[in-house]
Amino acid sequence: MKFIPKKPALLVDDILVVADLHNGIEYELHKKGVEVPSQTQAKFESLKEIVEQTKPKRLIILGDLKHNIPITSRQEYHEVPEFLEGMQSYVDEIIITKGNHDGAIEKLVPPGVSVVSEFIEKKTGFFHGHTSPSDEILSTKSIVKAHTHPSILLKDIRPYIQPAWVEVPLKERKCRVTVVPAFDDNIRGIALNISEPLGPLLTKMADMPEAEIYLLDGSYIGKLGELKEEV
Ligand SMILES: [Mn+2]
Repeated sequence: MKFIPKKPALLVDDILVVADLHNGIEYELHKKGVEVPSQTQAKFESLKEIVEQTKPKRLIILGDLKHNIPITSRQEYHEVPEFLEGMQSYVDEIIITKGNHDGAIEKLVPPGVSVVSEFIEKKTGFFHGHTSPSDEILSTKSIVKAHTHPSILLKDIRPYIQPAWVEVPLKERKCRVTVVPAFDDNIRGIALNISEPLGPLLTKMADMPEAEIYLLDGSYIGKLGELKEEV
């Protein structure tokens, strides 16, 4: 398992993993009166660059490829298929582990892209993380999940929130969980040293004070229990 330097992307053997792209979030911002041009193409280019650099055979999108629920915006009807078709030129297989924002995503995926609730390979389990983990995924050695958009509040000259990798053991099983930061830059999400994480696996089963926190540049900044005390 390898973090891609400075990117919210993870390589597990020949599988590249990214999460929480939230393509189409601009429509929600528009409804709130904030006009932001679509960032989908920029995210596509950024992911393409990582794919070209790491040459994975497969791509797992760990949920929340799209954003708007319960309705799918016109922007998403257009952009989600285009995004996936474009990516099919660079990888042999695309698997989406469905997130809570992926509503009717099955209607938007081109042939050859699979949509599943979880994916298990070689004792590693992948799922979005908004639901309770299945027994199958809990019996793996390592779980890769998303959903909480993990970040950390750093106190410098002025405080700022940075996306972060989280590696955390489960309390009652010999299993380590890796939490993938959101691919969308605008969603910094949950600063874990000042807020509680999202999803049953992290809130109920993980030993969060023992969680090890890394920034995207790979620097290890400590255990969450210690980082909480500093804030
Ligand atoms: Mn989610």
